[in-house]
Amino acid sequence: MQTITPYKPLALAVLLALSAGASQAQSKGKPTAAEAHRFLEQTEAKFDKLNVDSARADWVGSNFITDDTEAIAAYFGELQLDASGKAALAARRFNGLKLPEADARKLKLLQLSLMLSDPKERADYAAARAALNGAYGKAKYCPPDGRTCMPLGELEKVLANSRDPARLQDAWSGWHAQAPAYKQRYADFVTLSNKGAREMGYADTGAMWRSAYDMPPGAFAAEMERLWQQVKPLYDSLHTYARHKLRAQYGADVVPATGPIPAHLFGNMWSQTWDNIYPILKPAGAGSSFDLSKVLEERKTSAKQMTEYAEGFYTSLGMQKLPATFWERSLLTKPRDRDVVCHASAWPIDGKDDVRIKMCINPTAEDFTVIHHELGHVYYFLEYKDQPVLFRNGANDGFHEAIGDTVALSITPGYLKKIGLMTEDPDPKGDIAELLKRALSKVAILPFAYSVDKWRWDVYAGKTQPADYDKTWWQTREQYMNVKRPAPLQANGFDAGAKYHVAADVPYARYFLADLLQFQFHRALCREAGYTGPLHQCSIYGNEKAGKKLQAMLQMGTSKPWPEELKAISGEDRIDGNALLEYFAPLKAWLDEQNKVLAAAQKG
Ligand code: X8Z
Ligand code: ZN
Repeated sequence: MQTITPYKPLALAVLLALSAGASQAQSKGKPTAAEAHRFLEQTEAKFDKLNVDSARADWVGSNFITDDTEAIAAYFGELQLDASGKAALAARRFNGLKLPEADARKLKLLQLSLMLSDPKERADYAAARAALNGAYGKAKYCPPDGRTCMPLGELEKVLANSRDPARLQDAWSGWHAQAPAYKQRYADFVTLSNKGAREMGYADTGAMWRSAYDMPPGAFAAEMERLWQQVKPLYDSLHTYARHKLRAQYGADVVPATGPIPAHLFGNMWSQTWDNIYPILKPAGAGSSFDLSKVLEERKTSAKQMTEYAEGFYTSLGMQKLPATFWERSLLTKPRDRDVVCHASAWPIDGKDDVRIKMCINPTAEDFTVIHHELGHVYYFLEYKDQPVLFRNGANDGFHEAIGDTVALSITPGYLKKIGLMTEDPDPKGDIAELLKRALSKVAILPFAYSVDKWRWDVYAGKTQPADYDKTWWQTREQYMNVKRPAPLQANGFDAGAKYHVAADVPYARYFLADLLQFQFHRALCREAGYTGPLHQCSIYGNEKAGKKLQAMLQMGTSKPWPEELKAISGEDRIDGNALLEYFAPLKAWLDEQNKVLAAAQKG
């Protein structure tokens, strides 16, 4: 259920549990600045305790999925919803009042919350949320031919490693066949969520989500489209190149010459990152390039060691070692004997030092990056823990998602050599290969990260009804990603629900923003470190000057509007695709050249 994990919707506001503070704020007479301040103080004091209880309930609910833990998580979710809704309403009393900047900001943040005044609706909302989280975590594909049932992790391995289109399609369809079981629940949840958003004066939940970026919701939607148009040409070049290579691999019957490409061929369940098909896409003539997964596997790198590598990066920047409780309380490997939500997440349990991650770590290059991503959240928690409760969050949710990825951009061959994970010298001619590998995650994800909420905004706005969930999901994916469903639409299907963030109701625009922001941060930190070479070769490992700059931003939490925080670290006050385009410029030129040659060869 709702936790203070940063990747959950409007975490802070929804969490704000308050009762006495709310009733005091409704006192008679003209509101005053002093009263607003008192109200906020009381509110924040209460959160400290209430947040811990609910975070623990959520933690247990996701780590041991049973009917009881689901009920406990739902119970606390309901309490939170009640309390945060009341606090949000109470905060309205002070709107329009002249207040110190910090208080005004806190009151604004408080109002980014759902409010369901009907207790039954509140209970239903919380129960649906907990049930959806559990249903996703428990889902398994049990093939009709009697093979053993496969959880998501195993199906993902098939998608990553098999080159047999029939097997790929079986794993893909097997997973996507699980979500219809919770489609009705999701549709009911959307209705309730919208009611809650409307009680707070938002048009719908999507509009509330878009209001969390220090600008009006319409302006935010326009920003997303502007940014997408900025980076689209690079995606198109990568997609065209991928088509040539996939056709060569699978043949013209499987991969069409034009139009969308079947989604099961990209090495990933949602075709959101394409790293796993690098062996198919690698530049002709590129040697057997360095394979980090192979090294990690051969060395039997444990989940703890993987985490220590990531910790080592952050401490090299001058940050503290992880607290002992992190190691005692985190879940780093998939338990054999019970269901857990394996989707990686980071948890600020008490707003102070009790920080944890929950991740089923495997010794692969992909998880090596994901663990740096998760520790980015954890270090953000640790750095802003001295902020007032209401400011303990990312500048916006895209910032929270970008920190670990910024650090992971510094995992260069040079860095791997330095820490002994790579024994050979980095190949000076391997630049394009390295850039291509990076693009397979960072460029490939852009239209996916945009389309998830493009779809969801319409669902929340009522423009897409449950009967059309799949129709519009695939229209959106075809339009932006240029991929298609590998099989005809199923009656009453729910393909969007096969993605964690839809089932768990976590907004997704944050990953789109993060994908751009991380290159802005990387460029700024490399400059801070005095680096002047090509961006893709820069690693800030061991550079305390860059570390200080990063830390200063992390420590601000969400105390200032995000453009100010962006300016402080990068000198820019807009999120922009320019740094990403600069990073990949040599690859773009190479892709366009390849595409010309490959197209000519196809004709000839
Ligand atoms: O969900 C995540 C993180 C946890 S916040 C592992 N990510 C998105 C996804 O997996 O879909 C990271 C990038 C995109
Ligand atoms: Zn994350």
